[in-house]
Amino acid sequence: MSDKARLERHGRIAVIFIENPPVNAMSVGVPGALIACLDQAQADDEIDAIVLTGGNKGLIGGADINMLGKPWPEGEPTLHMLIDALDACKKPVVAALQAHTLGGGYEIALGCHYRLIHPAGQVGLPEVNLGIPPGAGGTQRLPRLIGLEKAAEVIVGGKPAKAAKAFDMGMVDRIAAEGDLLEQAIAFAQDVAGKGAATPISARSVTLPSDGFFDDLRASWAKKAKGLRAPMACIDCLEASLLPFPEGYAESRRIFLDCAGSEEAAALRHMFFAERTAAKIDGIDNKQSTRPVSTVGVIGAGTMGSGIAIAMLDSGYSVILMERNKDALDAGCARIDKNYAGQVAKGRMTEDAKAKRIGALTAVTDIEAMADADLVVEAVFEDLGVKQAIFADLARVTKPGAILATNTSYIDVNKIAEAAGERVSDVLGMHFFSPANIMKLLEIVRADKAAPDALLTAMSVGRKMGKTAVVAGICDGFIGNRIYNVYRREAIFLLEEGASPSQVDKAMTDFGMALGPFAVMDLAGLDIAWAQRKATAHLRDPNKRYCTLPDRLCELGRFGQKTSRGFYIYEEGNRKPIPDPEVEALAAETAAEAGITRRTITDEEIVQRCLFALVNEACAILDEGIAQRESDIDVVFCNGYGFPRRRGGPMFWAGRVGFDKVLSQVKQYSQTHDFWDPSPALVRLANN
Ligand code: T1G
Repeated sequence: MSDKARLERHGRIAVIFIENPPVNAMSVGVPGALIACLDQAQADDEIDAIVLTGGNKGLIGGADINMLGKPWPEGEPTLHMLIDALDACKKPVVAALQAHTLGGGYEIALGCHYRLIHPAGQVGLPEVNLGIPPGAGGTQRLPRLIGLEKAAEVIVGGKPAKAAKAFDMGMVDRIAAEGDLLEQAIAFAQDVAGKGAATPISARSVTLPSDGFFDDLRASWAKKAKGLRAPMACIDCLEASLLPFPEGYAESRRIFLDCAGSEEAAALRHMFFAERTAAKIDGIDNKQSTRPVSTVGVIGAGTMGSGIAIAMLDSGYSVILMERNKDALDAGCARIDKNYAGQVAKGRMTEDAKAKRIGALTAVTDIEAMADADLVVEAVFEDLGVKQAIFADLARVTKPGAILATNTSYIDVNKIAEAAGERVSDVLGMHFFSPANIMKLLEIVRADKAAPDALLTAMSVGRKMGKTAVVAGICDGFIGNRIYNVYRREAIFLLEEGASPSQVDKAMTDFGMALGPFAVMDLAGLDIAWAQRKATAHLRDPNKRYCTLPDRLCELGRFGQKTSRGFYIYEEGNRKPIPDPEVEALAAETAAEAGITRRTITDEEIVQRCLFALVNEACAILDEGIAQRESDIDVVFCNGYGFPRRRGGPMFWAGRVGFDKVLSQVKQYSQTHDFWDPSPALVRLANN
């Protein structure tokens, strides 16, 4: 008997446990072990009904994602065979769903006759996020259970449903009471035992949809899909459910296999694992315990500070928010209150939930109040001296072991840490991205003397906040901003050489970027980068190309959307960028001053120059150990800079283009352009 499943007898009820930690994925050997247990229970006359449940933490994570897109070993029983065996089972089978039961895990539950969910459980078919439709009958059974409209919401949307919603939608038959799920599942099985095998879902038919249902569904998803193929493939599978079950199932398998072998699915699978690998910190024991955090201090109640406070409140932390004076503090609290009031007004939050969050917020103007904090995040303006003074105070007033984090986006965290004196090992960076309560990316900046458990604790706080956290070493801009600055610089050079802002932006959004570089600069504000350029002008290499166009725009007070003019013009109350001939004239002027002859530039050159420059700089930070691994760079760019997930991030994409091709183009550009020296890591990757 395999150790991947086990059968226990509870009176006349057989309980079958899936035993494949950590998430009971349907890896090779698991379906076969479960079929063996099912056969044993069916053949046993002393057994009247069966319970199927996840062992260890009760998670059932579905098919083994490592195996998607690869051939299944010949002769090894498959997930489909397990579900077919459940379907054909003559004795009633109750699925007891303790925790997340997703993908093939929920498809197994749909092969059972009944579904009982724990109040903390969740069910769903999130395969679309992996670039595939559900491939083990979910697109055929779910419409038969809950109807096409609700099935489309579950399958094309790809979001898991919590227990209450799952019950309301009919995805489960009962919600268990708090307490022992197994006991209740056994009782449920005893209830149904006398009724014989219920009709399997596959024997039901789908209620015919209203006229135009699928046309409307396709139209509504065409825009949202943003070039992704999987959502439309899910709709095709749902339409196939109108066929008799065997034919519909066969069609859904054909579509699934076609998607599973696609570049999009390969990229999304890469991102799934990359985001989990990013949580692993090199060079330390990742299993060591983290420090307890329940109260978080936030210093600074501006846009970033209030956003961080909201994110912490939303994650269940108590928050002590500090500003230097009452007016600034009141403004920050008003910003927080307005955010929650807006969510209540939109029906996204109840008044009670809002009151609970505000009740967990303490507003102070005295840093002594940080004595109760387990973690403090400093988010004041970007001045080293101010930050050092704050960290010297924090070292004095906070309790031993409290973690002291700075949200700085480019100042050397080691220099801030020094100010903490003996507490230097408690200091690190937590670089949030604005708006901090929305953006998923969090860079955990590894100060040289940061304690391993402090880094792990910051990582675990990020995870609890629902952030995708990545460890970054210390350099100007850490991982994301440093690389993005190179991408942005190349876009500006292209503008000077003859392209227009809208041509560059369209070439990059056609590639899949959420926004073009010039639209991003106008959104962020040109004055911020201008201030940084002025502060570091003395470090600039006079022998390297420098385009004065952004400085000229700032000198004209054109800071972007905030001043209704930047690289584009913006009409009152409208964020739609409007090309401005004045900017193109200015580009021509700076080109002439730089002795550059403007020319027509192709979209292909735009994409290549912007992205190959980005990849080359990414390789440079790999060489410098600023990023722990290639896939971390993909995680940063897909979660913080609008790089298309369906391309797997810049390093995955470059690998698909061919690092040798990237290197050869980089070498070619280096003959005629500054800043194109090939990074050693790029040479290494190209020669691998
Ligand atoms: N296959 C392989 N490994 C998986 C896995 C899976 N399905 N799910 C998780 N892991 C690994 C993960 O990489 C990590 O590994 C460890 O388990 C813990 O994961 C036919 C084809 C279930 C909610 O999309 O959403 O079914 O880093 O950190 O936070 O139609 O895992 O420790 O080495 O995420 O407790 C569809 C994916 C598959 C669910 C648990 N299923 N998993 O979250 O743990 S395709 C999914 C999750 C499919 C069928 C199709 C989450 C979780 P390591 P974790 P967690």
